[in-house]
Amino acid sequence: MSTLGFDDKIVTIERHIQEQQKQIPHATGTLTGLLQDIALAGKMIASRTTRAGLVDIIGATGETNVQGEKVQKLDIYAHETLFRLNDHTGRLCAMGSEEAEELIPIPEQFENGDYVLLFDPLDGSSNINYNVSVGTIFTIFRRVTPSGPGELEDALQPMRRIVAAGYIVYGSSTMMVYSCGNGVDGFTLDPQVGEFLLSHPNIRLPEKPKYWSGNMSYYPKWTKGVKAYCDWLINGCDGKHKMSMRYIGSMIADVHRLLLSGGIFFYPNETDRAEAKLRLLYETMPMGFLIEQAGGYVSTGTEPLRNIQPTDLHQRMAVYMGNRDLVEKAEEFITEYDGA
Ligand code: AHM
Ligand code: MG
Repeated sequence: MSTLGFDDKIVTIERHIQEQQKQIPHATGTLTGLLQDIALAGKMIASRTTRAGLVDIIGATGETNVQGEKVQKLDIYAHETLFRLNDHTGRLCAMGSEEAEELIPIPEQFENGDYVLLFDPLDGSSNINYNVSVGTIFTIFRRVTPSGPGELEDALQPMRRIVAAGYIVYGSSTMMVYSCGNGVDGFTLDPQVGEFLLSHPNIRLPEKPKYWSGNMSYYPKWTKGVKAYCDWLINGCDGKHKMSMRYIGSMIADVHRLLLSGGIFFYPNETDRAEAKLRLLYETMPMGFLIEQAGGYVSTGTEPLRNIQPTDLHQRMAVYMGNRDLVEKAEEFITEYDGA
């Protein structure tokens, strides 16, 4: 052990991103800069969320967002931080945010670039008042249109086309977890020095799953197949797995736990709602990308999520993500009982 008390070398997120990009032939450094700015946005948002109980910034603004939900002041701060750090860099041709109805153009005075950035600025924000972990989720696509301002088709791309995605979770510690398509790495913020340091290299879903996670209060509204699947989980998965149940109600925290503990997270369709709650582009695709990069599998309940072509920025869809055998079992029950 060194005199500093560390066995291994200390790797900052900046260095890690740079090293990773060096392995990509013809990389221009654009993605490197973009990821570094997202990490910076994470630090700025973290500094606010950790002060949320101290200053008068918690509580709703009184406005509702495009989904008809109450907007928290921190949602707006997080949205604006991400926008203002990224609007003038020449790296992006458009942005999309869970807090904005339409695709957000790059202001005319700035150049358009090769990438599109989509984000949920503060997922789980209804939990802020209860001191529960919340977080920022992001997705990066390479544009498909040739040049000029980005268009909707640049943002409406399937999960398999994600160039990079990740999240920053503001919990008892702040962590940034991301993937550029070659595994998942996690970094913990050292608040004293203001740096994200590599703490969880090459995250893989444990083969022995620990927790299943779904909002059981909706059980009466689930289809026969989902109910049967849930009963199967409760009854010990035919003796195959010994899992416990956990549900935070903040997707970012539930999926963060899933990545480290193994198991399944699901948010099904309900019989009295046309669509499930979670947003494809802002929530389930980026988190699903990480789960697959960590060795898991993600499904809509009837087909792989990676096959879905989004048709709307705010589209919502059922999701089942986690260890492959558990997700495939959900598909089996849904096919058998719901005739999907
Ligand atoms: P939000 O983006 O408005 O915070 O809503 C999404 C959140 C997810 O983080 C979480 O998984 C889900 O809503 C919880 O919903 P429910 O309370 O219906 O279980
Ligand atoms: Mg959200």
